[in-house]
Amino acid sequence: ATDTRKIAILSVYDKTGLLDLANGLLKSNVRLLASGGTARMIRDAGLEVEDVSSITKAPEMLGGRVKTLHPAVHGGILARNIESDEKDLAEQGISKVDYVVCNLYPFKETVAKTNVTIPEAVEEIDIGGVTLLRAAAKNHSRVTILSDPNDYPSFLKEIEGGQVSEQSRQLYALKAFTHTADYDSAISDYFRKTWSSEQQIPLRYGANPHQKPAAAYVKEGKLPFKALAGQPGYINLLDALNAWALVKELDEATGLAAAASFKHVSPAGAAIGVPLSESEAKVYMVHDIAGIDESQLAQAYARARGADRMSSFGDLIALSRKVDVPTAKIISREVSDGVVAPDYEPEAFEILKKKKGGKYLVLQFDKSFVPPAQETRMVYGVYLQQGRNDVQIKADETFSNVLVPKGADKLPESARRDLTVATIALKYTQSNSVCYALNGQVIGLGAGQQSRIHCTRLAGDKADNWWMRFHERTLALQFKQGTKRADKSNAIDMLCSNQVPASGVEREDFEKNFEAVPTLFTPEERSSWLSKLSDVAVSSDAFFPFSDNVYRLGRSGVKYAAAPTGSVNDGAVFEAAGKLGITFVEQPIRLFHH
Ligand code: 93A
Repeated sequence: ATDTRKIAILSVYDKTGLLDLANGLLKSNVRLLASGGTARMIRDAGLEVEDVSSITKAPEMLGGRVKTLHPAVHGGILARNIESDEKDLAEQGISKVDYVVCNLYPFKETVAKTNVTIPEAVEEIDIGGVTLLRAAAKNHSRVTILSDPNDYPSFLKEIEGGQVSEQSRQLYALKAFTHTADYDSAISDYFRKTWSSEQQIPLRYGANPHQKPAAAYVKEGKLPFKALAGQPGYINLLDALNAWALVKELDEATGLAAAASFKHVSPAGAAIGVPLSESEAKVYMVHDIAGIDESQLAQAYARARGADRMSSFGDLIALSRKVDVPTAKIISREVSDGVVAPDYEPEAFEILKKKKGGKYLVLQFDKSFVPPAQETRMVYGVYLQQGRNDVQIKADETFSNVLVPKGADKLPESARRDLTVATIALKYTQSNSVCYALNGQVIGLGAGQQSRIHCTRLAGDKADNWWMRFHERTLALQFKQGTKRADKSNAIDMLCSNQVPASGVEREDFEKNFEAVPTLFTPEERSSWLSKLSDVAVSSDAFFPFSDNVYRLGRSGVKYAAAPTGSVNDGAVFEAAGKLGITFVEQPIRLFHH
């Protein structure tokens, strides 16, 4: 008589819950077929089970490499309830399989061990099990695939009631597909790490020294950058990837060489190659750099680095063009962590390579690299996915909708240029962000504040501080011979941001830097000088929710403001701009960045 029992194939590495499952299946009158070790365990428990070889008529071979790989198994799993499939099975004497129970060799656990050899890892690559899972999951309309021991009890309950519902089969199939996908990525991750320095590089650690291991990798193609010198850290790369994107975009938008100086994944400065005035060269401490007048790139970096020398201390630099000697010379005497650029003149590379005792990070970025349109990351175990922010800011088009004053002419070219710099900088700044720009460079950037007015104030205070550095008394400061550049910058910052105390040790420390002790600025001197700052352009990564922001802009020489609209207070915001004589243009795209 023909056997009409349903058939289950069992082949599990993790044998948790196996005996209860076998018991339950037998109670429901299911015929059990199992691979070597699985069958042994069931049999040893006194339960009835046949070896898979009883249907394949072939022994397990190659030391277990071939156990279940056979048409008798996979024909039985993959056959549909259609005439031609039934005919094929009948001709070959194959019975349909109804349930497949499988979980895979512990590849992940094996490669997680220290000192695992490649042959050891290779032996843990499951072939037959993946095939069982995939075949059964593919034919889920008829077959149930169990890949997780946690599902055994609810499965048994269902078959006691007669059959497994379509919804359960679908969810089990999804689990199986996910199980094989995860398994395959563990395998490719391991070999990428082992074999491909083009796709993966190890990092010393993550955001902090205890966050190990850490790596940077791509799954397709090559990493878009190479370390020509030094070894990147995790935050270096976060900075470099954002900074590179910023300068590439800024160069493309303006046609001028662009530079950015990044710290903690926001720009401290960003600029394009606009020639420097004498006082700018002095304030940015580059007046003695030979060849700077001929190098757009050096001018761009002088501006990016000069905007906020305090924030730029220890920066990661991005440069949009081949690095020349004047640019390398500026970098060589600043405290900096690394640089990313498309290429380096040999002499410039020699200069950079020597920094930090040979440990200075020099990255070369592939200019032609285009990142995928979708980006994914994981936060606290959850994947987040979004389309990349690939909108383009265009100097000619983006700032054409002038809202205040009504009927105003197109903005002057310099204003559009500065708004472009400010807006592209914001696109790569942790939000909220507000950016003040002038002369093709950032002069004040507020990043990562939860309140927009705090951003606007922070950026405005930075712009004020920047402008105080151009005061004739700041320009005339006489430092003692041998004062370090960073100490000079700190002292200038104390003076310009009104932080010097009237007396005490801190005051003494401040005064120690100078040949001639400077007179502090009185409030009147300060406001009189600040009133001379003008034509500043400001961009905001989202709308101004209240008019307080506009009033703050008005105190730092702002002439042009660009922001998205849509606040319930738009009316009040525009009115404030009108009263202060600020030209307000719509920047139609919200630019949050995290
Ligand atoms: O080496 S295999 O890829 N060759 C096979 O044909 C095969 N079939 C099932 N490994 C194979 N399996 C795996 O064996 C299963 O995925 C399961 O993890 C394991 C169960 O082996 P045993 O029943 O001998 O304990």
